[in-house]
Amino acid sequence: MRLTVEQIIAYQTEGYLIVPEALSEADLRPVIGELEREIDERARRLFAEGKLKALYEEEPFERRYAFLYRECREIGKGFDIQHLLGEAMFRHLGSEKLLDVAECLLGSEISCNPIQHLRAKLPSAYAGDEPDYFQNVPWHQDCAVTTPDSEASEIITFWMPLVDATAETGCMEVMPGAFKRGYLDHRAEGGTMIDPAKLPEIVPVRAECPKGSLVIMNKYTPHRGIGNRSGIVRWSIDLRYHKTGANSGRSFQPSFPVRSARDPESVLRDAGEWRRLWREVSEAKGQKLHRV
Ligand SMILES: O=C(O)CCC(=O)C(=O)O
Ligand SMILES: [Fe+2]
Repeated sequence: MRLTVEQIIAYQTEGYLIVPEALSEADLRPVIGELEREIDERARRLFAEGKLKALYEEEPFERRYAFLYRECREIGKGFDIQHLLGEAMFRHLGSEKLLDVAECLLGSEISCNPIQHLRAKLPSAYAGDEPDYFQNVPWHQDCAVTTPDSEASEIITFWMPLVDATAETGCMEVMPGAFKRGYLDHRAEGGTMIDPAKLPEIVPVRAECPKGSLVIMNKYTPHRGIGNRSGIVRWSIDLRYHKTGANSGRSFQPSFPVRSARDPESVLRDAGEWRRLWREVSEAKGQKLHRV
């Protein structure tokens, strides 16, 4: 799918764009299958260790993790892209459909940015004493989790839910047009958040996004994730892309070319190499990831 000129202009003036039906069920199936297998393996291990009373095998992807998590938090330990390093997830990062969209905004030399997350937003009734910002991601700009030497880089967020993201399951809210104000001061308490005194007085848009659709955001667009009042897990993946050669804002973590018209050979197609790059940096502890 290519973006229309109208969509590109909307993105460039509002700082965000919802792209309907960018991915099909079949496109998301390998990633979801990989997560289901991971959840199953973890559940069986924790069950064998006596940390779970049941496996909840009959529960679907949308619910199983919540039941398991309620009984044993350990199920969620390291449950993120850079720790799981799954083959299907690696293929998803370089998905032709995502890159066709990214190319409309970034051109044909595209790298995958290392700031990427898998999020299991639990039904609030299951989250227990989890800090609030874990479930309700506060107002922030994604540039706040990059190093300031990447100020000149265009780093575009591609947020995609693996279930329908609605006001009930916990979609995002974004502030249209606010990216034009550039970086707003953030503070670290309660999760990286825009200093409340600096928060623009702009009426936010509720970015409801069905499964298969995308929310694309400029790195200066203020946004937040609202709570999950539903009975299912609001699974989502957020990825970022930048122009190959631009500062990624995380130079100490692996960026790699996912599309190149100039040098197609440079595209990383080997999941093993991707894993090696991540394992190498995972050992380097103590890096400051956020600006505040
Ligand atoms: O998923 C959410 O609720 C917030 C996600 C977010 O802030 C992001 O993807 O940049
Ligand atoms: Fe964000």
